Amino acid sequence: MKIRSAVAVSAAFLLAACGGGGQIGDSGSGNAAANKKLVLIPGITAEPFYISMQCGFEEAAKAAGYETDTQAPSKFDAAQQTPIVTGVLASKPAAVLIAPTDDKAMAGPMKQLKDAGIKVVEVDTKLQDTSIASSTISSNNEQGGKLAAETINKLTAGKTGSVLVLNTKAGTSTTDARAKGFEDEIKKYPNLKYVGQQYTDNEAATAASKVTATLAANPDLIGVFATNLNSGEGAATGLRNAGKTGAVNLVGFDASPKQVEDLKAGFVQALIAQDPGTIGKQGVEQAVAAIDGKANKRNIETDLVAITKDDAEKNSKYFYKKAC
Ligand code: T6T
Repeated sequence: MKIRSAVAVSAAFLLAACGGGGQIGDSGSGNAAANKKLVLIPGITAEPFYISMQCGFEEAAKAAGYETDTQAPSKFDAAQQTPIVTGVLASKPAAVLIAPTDDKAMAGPMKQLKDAGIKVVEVDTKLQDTSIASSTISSNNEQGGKLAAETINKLTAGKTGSVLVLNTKAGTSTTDARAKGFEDEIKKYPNLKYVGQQYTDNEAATAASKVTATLAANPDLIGVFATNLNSGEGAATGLRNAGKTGAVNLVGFDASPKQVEDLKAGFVQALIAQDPGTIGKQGVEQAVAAIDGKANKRNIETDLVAITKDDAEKNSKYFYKKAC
């Protein structure tokens, strides 16, 4: 799959790398095809990345003749996602598409699904243990982090200064990979002094305060990479509050309505958008293949695109939804 860059400052950024609820009928263990229920367990509820994923999931499931149910925790937290998995386990769907909120802590609950004969497909995030899911559909997050570093380098145009990464929670496979890709790439630009990563706990308010504190400690800050939606929204607020909009180049992962609004207003300089609708759709295809006893593609990469204010409209298909 591809990573496309639409950042106007450089075409050279191009990187080739690529609901409803309901009780589930007990189909019994030996008759998976008769069980027409798919469940999506996102990382957090009411968040445009996962809403867009749910839209793709529901559309594809309907086309394949499956019923759907989506159940999400109110916080991006393994302690909240675990009881959801346990409840879904008891309802015996044919397959579960899940975005594990922790790459180790969710292994136990997800293994219980597998052991009960329920097919498990990872969407977006993944476990360190690769033996549980039959397929993982995700952006190439490490490449996305690299793209963010390249983008900050282009935007800062040779100036000297400090650069910060705002990560979410340790153990989130996607954002950890983005931070790693960024760290590896930023080393190539000696004028950009990497001051390390700060964790936001996936809270926009924490992201805003971490930015303010980093500015106080590093007045030469010229770049921030926010590794996901809430971090990006919060970082934009922090920079505005500090009167540093534009002076500090902000590159954020994701493309929520608020992030897009901030991009168009000049509060954010670039967004790296994912394709969550396709992640949901491909997740269904892999789940149905597993249910039907067909071979799975173990890893599927979906598109990433870097977007600036100048090419926002042209890339509007990548903007995330608040509703299907
Ligand atoms: O960035 C996405 C997702 O890819 C990541 O795993 C967690 O955060 C988001 O859902 C955005 O909030």
